[in-house]
Amino acid sequence: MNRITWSVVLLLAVGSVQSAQEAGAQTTIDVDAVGLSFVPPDVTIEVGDSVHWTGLAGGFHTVAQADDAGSLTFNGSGFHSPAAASEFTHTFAAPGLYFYICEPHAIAGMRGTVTVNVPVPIPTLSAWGATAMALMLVVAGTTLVRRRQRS
Ligand SMILES: [Cu+2]
Repeated sequence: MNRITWSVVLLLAVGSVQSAQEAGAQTTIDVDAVGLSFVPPDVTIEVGDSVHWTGLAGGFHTVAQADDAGSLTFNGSGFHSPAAASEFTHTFAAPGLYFYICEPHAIAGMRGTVTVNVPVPIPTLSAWGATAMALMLVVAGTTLVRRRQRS
């Protein structure tokens, strides 16, 4: 097998290794307002996942995005639970670290974070790639055997 044929086989194998993400794998994490705390206070999800806050008790607690860990006020543009809500769900479409507070109780430390990660692609080998890999192994094996027979 000459160099060009090897290159074609190798390209077939490499070219058919595809990255795939699990489709429709969005999940929802629950966070409960308990006393003057969010439980759990810090959650980590992937892009496209949602956080579902409960226990907001008709607006006694709120969920309001804040600019940083020390902020005591809503940042004015992020996610915010509706008035008088007892629960609230927000889907995170972009990666990042999100801070949020309960506005009435931020001063008492009622706050949390949502870390949104980019899902790691899982490489998969297509049928063409697997065939090309198998072909390469067979050719390599045959070449080795022939070389040994000659010497
Ligand atoms: Cu609160």
